[in-house]
Amino acid sequence: MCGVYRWGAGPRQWPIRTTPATIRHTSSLQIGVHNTRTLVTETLIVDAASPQHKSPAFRYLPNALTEPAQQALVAEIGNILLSAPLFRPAMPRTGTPFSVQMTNCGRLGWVSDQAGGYRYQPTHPVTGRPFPSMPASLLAIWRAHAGWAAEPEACLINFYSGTAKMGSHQDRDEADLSAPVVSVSLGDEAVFHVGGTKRTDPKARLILRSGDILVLEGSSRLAFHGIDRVRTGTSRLIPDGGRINLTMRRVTASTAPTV
Ligand SMILES: O=C(O)CCC(=O)C(=O)O
Repeated sequence: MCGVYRWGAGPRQWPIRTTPATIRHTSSLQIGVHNTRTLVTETLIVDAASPQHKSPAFRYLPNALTEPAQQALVAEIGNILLSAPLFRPAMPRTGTPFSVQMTNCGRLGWVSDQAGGYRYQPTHPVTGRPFPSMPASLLAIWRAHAGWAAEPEACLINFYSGTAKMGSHQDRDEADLSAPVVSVSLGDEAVFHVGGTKRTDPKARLILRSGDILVLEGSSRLAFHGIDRVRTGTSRLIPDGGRINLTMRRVTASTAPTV
């Protein structure tokens, strides 16, 4: 198939680094990062005395993917975009377009529009074709980091360019809310925020960089989170710039929770 996405062809082998860095928001709101990579230059940690803080624990694996692995993944995404082009979702009810463009791979994909709202469906909302299958490289990342035996059914591909951002939200359109969400960052850096299970809970902020993996699981699975902004021009991974975020999810209930 010919197309516009010529993002290079990196190796198909995926050298995945497995050493995790865990950030836990303890009740005293100290953050521990078991890795040399910095948590944040812009960390905004809430008032440690705040009794309202819900202290989500999530797994942050900075620099989890090597540069060749990142390049190969961008090439894979380019192939996916040839048959499942980026579309711009819209908010339920208001129809306001998202600033982020999206597409999916996997058996199901997440979509949103004014008429149907947030949902998963097996077909691309513009082409009507089934979403392309999830590349083996992504499944390998899930197997290495999800801690969940059942395979992901959907991978949402977010593309941020210019001033695109993502408002604070919970991932709760899945029937199985116990399975983790595994998120991969590629390209430009982004300021990510994560709070508790109430929108008004205090939030921590960290910089997500290319090759970082974040796992929302356990008490953080339903944490409000989002992207405040992308730091344009901070990475050369994507030829025309921008940021790709991949989130792998279970959608239907899974019977085999742990590996
Ligand atoms: O871009 C990101 O890192 C976050 C994406 C996200 O929150 C989502 O897809 O639900």
